[in-house]
Amino acid sequence: MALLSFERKYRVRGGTLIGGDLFDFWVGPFYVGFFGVTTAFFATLGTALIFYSASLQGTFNPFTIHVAPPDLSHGLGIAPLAEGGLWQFITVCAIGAFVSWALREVEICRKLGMGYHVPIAFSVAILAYVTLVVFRPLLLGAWGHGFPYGIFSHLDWVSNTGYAYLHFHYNPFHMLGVSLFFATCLALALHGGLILSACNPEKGEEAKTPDHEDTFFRDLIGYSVGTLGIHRLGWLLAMNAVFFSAVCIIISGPLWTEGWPEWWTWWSNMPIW
Ligand code: BCL
Ligand code: BCL
Ligand code: BPH
Repeated sequence: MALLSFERKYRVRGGTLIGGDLFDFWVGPFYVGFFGVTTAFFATLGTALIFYSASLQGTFNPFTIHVAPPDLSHGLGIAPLAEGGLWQFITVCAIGAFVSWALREVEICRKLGMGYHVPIAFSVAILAYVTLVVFRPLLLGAWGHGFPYGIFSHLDWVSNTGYAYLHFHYNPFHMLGVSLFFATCLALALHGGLILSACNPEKGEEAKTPDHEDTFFRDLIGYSVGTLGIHRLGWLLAMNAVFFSAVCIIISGPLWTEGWPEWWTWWSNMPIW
């Protein structure tokens, strides 16, 4: 199904992880593969269950649709559908869809003979989600600790969970996560700006070379991380931002049950003051 002349070269067979040639084809621009089929399956089922839950709730207002996890009294058991069972079912579908999506990325990388950097980065985002709805609830002993699936209601969960530790900003790993998110944004602003300034010249001007780009930062701050380096930096910053976010929430409850400001007493108790 090669539509453009260059696609004949890249739309090659093989590289699949499972299913051999069975789903090794494209539909329009999309590669399908075994994991394309499983993504479609889980995504459709999960979305349908959200709509079913909305119909039980009696609203289709996107802002107020709300799929609640089971009550804490259900512990780690399976709840009846209308009492959180739907949330559990949707969680399974969501994990199935996200993991399938990542594995489909892996198959595309293999076909093209590329590295796995994109699926590796995505798997950190999946890890954060699984930390919120599986690992932390398991450690706390009840699925009810997962976050509800609703545009506003999941914000309520974040706020309530934050205040349960009095002042979440004092969580040292939350500080790291927040700082790394800010740093990621700084890096992308500089990188996007630099590339546009060099590679999108005015009419009649010539595009500038990587030497110009490096020289800009040497002139400005005495150092350029380089053309390959900036992409490593961005990749690592983004993954670390999310990794330390996952750390900050998994320790809230399972490891630290008091307010986060109290954690800092070790600091004021140091004998040097
Ligand atoms: Mg949240 C906000 C989705 C986990 C804290 N969150 C948002 C909204 C969007 C969303 C509704 C914009 C996000 C965005 O642009 O991201 N959150 C979302 C999803 C998950 C999630 C899908 C998940 O893990 C599966 N959020 C969490 C966890 C908290 C959290 C529990 C810590 C990470 N989230 C917050 C806070 C805010 C949000 C705080 C906001 O202020 C903001 C908001 O406005 O809420 C009302 C960047 C990603 C992109 C730009 C890519 C495009 C993503 C699109 C927009 C996602 C659409 C989701 C859709 C409505 C969900 C239904 C799916 C269908 C059934 C298929
Ligand atoms: Mg906080 C978490 C920043 C104030 C309580 N907080 C976070 C972190 C981040 C942050 C470091 C969320 C990012 C993340 O984990 O992404 N908080 C932050 C900032 C402030 C802040 C910058 C601020 O004041 C300036 N937080 C507060 C206040 C508390 C508070 C003080 C509330 C009162 N904060 C909490 C709590 C939590 C955070 C509680 C967390 O749980 C959260 C955290 O660390 O979570 C790990 C991770 C990304 C994801 C989970 C998204 C995963 C996406 C999945 C894999 C794919 C979705 C696909 C989608 C469904 C597809 C849609 C369809 C398509 C569009 C077609
Ligand atoms: O394809 C992609 O991007 C174009 C992948 C993706 C990625 C990737 C991809 O390759 C990477 C590298 C990242 N995300 C990286 C990161 C960050 C750093 C590691 C981190 C900050 C982050 N992603 C965050 C987020 C967030 C946040 C902060 O909330 C969101 C919303 C996303 N990423 C979203 C996405 C998607 C656009 C895409 C992606 N990140 C993955 C698409 C995908 O998995 O498709 C298959 C699944 C479906 C089509 C739908 C599944 C439906 C479910 C079965 C039901 C819904 C359940 C859900 C839990 C309800 C939630 C309701 C909310 C209101 C709370």
